[in-house]
Amino acid sequence: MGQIMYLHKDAYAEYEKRHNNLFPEMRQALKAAGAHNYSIFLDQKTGQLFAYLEVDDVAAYNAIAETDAAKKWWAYMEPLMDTNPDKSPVAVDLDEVFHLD
Ligand code: RM4
Repeated sequence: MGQIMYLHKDAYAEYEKRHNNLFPEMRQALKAAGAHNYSIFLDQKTGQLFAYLEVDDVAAYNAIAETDAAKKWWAYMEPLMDTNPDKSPVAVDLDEVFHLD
């Protein structure tokens, strides 16, 4: 999966710091939801984040939204990012247009 998210411009350092200290239960929830090889890249100019992650099953992954771990993490990250009313980050799903094995 590829996604764009939106980071506030004064929050770059804090965002990276918080991810270096990802809540263990969020790490566990991501793994349990079948996510792996997950990277997030920052465009320093615009604050846009590009997330790349591999998931076993998209529906199973999306169920992470129902976990207490994700709700807690999103509430913690909400001040730093553009978010939806449920505090999940605004995330635009991208379509894959090229792949090289
Ligand atoms: C991001 C955002 C995503 C989450 C990652 C770990 O800031 O909250 O939803 O999957 O952190």
